[in-house]
Amino acid sequence: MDALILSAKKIGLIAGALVIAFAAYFIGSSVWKGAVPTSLMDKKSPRVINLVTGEFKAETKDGKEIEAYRWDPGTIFVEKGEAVQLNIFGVNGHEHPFYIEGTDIKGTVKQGEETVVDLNFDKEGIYRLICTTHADTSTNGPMIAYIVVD
Ligand SMILES: [Cu+2]
Repeated sequence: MDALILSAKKIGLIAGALVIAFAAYFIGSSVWKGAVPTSLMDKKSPRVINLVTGEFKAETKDGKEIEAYRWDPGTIFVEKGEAVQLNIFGVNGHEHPFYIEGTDIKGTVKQGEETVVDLNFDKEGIYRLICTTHADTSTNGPMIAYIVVD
């Protein structure tokens, strides 16, 4: 019968273990909600789209180095009236000042930093996200992404 008699110390240990187990369960269940398709997520919070700045580099047959900076992904799709948050992380390139054609949105993406841009288009169309430093091939571009609103 000795085994069934629990000392105060043992009861304390068991209670402590239970508290930790329950805490882990509740914290875990509030953090991990499983995979949810983005289309089913809360309509009130903006849909987050992640972009990075990248770079293509090559050497031509005559030894000339050519390169192009890019937004990646280069095309994104949003709905008319949809609240979207672009999170653009600067990987390649020191700085990318940009604007979005047809809007007054502008900013700068810096290497190692994330730039957040809120979008909500009320008109359909294809809007270009243009880096003013690398706008065409003569300036190591074209660093243009296409935002398709429909
Ligand atoms: Cu750029």
